Amino acid sequence: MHQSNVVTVGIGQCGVQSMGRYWRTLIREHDLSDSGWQIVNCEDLSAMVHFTEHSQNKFTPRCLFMDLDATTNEVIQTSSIKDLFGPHSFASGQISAANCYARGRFSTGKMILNDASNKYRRLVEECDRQIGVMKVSSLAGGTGSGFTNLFFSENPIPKAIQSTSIELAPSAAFATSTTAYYNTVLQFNEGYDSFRYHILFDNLTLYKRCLMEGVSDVSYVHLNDVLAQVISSFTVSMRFAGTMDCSLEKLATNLVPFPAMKYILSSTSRLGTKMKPIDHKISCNQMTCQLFKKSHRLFSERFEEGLFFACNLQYRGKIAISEVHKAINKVRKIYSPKFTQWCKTGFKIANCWKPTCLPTDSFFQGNPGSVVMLTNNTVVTKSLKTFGTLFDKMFHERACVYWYVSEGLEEGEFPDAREYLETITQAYDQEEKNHDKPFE
Ligand SMILES: Nc1nc2c(ncn2[C@@H]2O[C@H](COP(=O)(O)OP(=O)(O)OP(=O)(O)O)[C@@H](O)[C@H]2O)c(=O)[nH]1
Ligand SMILES: [Mg+2]
Repeated sequence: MHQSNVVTVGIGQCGVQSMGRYWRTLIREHDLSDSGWQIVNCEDLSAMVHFTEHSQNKFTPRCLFMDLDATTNEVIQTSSIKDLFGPHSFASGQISAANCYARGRFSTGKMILNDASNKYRRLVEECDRQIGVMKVSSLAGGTGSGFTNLFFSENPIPKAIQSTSIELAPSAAFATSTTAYYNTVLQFNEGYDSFRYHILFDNLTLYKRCLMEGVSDVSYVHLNDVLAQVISSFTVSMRFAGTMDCSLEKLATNLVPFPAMKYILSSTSRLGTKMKPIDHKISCNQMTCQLFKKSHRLFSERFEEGLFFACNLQYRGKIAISEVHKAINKVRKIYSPKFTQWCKTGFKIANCWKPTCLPTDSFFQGNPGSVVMLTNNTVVTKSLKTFGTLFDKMFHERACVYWYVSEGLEEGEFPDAREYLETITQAYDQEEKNHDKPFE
């Protein structure tokens, strides 16, 4: 039997570091040692979605870490999981894109393009039956924005293959550069067609989430462990057999009703930390209700202020379907989520027996039962409008524009990119307006 395969790429510091935590999570879930040896000898094919079995019982992640600044990759290459990866898993440059989209897209990015493309094609060729590409990066970084667009313009993902982009959006209170909003808006514009859907997170919300879970000195490792939990939850159904599965294709069909409205938000039930564990058996009702609480979402905007197109609920652990339906009825009563007039069913449900596993050194503890929600909600436009306003303020003064122009970007691309952002925002706004009209 051929198992479906997914190729995963991490781009720039954020992409590489968060993918590093994801692979640490996956080796726990698939009972592999730090160097990829199978600990429990079994016929289980679940690991083949993300790993290649290069020699008997030795599994190598089907992944590529790309960064224009070599230091991020070097941290993984010298860490305790260094032997998990092969030499073809890394493409590193000499100098970063210095927070400038144009450097990643037109100048320094080109220095690693050939090497990265060759390694990527090799991964694709090794697949038995490739069904997806999953990419993680920040929108704010020069590499995460500019190099991502360069790379996928050279290596477009065929339409038959599901393309998922996981993106760290900038949040002003957590910004590490002044050009974050230029990079984000430019990335959206040129990369609009590269991925079927984009799952958005922001660090400020992830940070608040870590505090709520009882983490005191929050670091990127903590934020990345939260990300890794969510990513592993929406890939778990593809990896382990379950009564109600959900593949990347099903996610796309259910969550993206129109091609332009493809920005997905998420929330999760409590993760539990070693400092603040979940000390009782959490019921399906409780965990489902948590998804709709402000403190449990993983993107800044409040879902209840927008209109839901659809919600995908991925449960993990032993959960009865009757319990899930009861829980959803309860959510409808308590939180009254507003759905579009043309889709009243709203919820896509998946369940997989495999509970959450965490890296051995993680601060989080996990829980036998958990649920992650991915949702398409018009409230995303609030953030898109903020990106636009902050972009406009800088561009009005032409601040920093010369850096972009000197690296090869035409100044006209700034207003073009801004216009594209406006188009997405208007599409979502139109749906909200339609909702207020009587339905024929
Ligand atoms: N969650 C999370 N965010 C990160 C991490 N590293 C960086 N960031 C965020 O990502 C944004 C900056 O992007 P980076 O990924 O550092 O930039 P890059 O893609 O390497 O691009 P350049 O360094 O400009 O070439 C900032 O908002 C950071 O807070 C990480 O490991 N986890
Ligand atoms: Mg960097």
